[in-house]
Amino acid sequence: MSTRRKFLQTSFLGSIGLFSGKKIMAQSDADYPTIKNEPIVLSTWDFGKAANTEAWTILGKGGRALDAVEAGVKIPEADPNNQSVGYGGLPDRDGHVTLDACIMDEYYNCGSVMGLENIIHAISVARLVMEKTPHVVLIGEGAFQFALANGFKKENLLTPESEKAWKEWLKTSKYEPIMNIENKLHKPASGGDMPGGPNNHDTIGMIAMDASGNCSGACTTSGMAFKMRGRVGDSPIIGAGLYVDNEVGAATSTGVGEEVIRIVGSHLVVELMRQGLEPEAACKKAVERIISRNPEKAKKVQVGFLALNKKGQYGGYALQPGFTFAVKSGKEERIIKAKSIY
Ligand code: SD4
Repeated sequence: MSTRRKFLQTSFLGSIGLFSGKKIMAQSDADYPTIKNEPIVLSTWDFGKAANTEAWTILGKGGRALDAVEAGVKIPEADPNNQSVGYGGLPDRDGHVTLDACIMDEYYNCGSVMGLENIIHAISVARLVMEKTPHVVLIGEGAFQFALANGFKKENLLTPESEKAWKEWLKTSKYEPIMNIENKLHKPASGGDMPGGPNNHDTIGMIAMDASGNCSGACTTSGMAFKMRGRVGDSPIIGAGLYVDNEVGAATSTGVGEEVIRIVGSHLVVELMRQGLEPEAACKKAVERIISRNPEKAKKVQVGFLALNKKGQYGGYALQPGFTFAVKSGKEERIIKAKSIY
């Protein structure tokens, strides 16, 4: 077929999709690319290992990356001991646990929820926003009602431990994000015990490539502990906390979301990979961009990026030491300590 004919055909099909308001989807399994690749999954932080194991139950059998990342991040979402994601997450300063999550597939479809309350699996609600609505983002009460209408159960997400940590925090009420730095944790400048324990400042971002060579990603969090009511971080913002471009690969972030949003971090990492940088180098460049924008602030906060390209190469980089990520493929399963600037 001539290139021109192909072009006309593609643009015609493209415009049907556009005018019918339909999302770009594979027509049938036959349209699904059949490049044989090695599946691989990566997640932020040590607890990503358990999430990867779950994702692998799908990826290892040749399943779709999108299904794998959703299933994977549901593990920390349901874990009451993880105080930074889903059930048991630390609340905002008014005592409400509010969840942020987003998901993106290989066709540039994406869905997100922000400030969702009383629903454990924010990621599954984000996926339904992607698949069942003409929108990309639903927030707060609207997201909650949408979840209920789709069969999700209303649940109290504030565990006694997280409530205790919040009450402890209320004694000083100082909002000072605490960084994960190696085994030492930076205590609040105001002194005292760190509220919320060592996981005060984590989020799960998961990116994967399946046996068909397609990438997807998911990111879910309860956000920064004791944030202002209504505050939204990078995690549910497509391009900031997560970005997938199936021509290039995928990236996700963790850390102080405000710094990531400013540079649209995950999209930046993917674009740097498109320009030819390998994943670790792309993550490093994005971290350097944060420093160049505000060197003084960058010394005091943690941000980590994690990236995967279509060749199955991966890497991470952080501002501060202490950022870890978990990888699982047919060849390896381990937790890696990312390099950092400081
Ligand atoms: C946020 N990026 O809400 C999230 C929190 C996080 O490590 O990842 N902490 O800004």
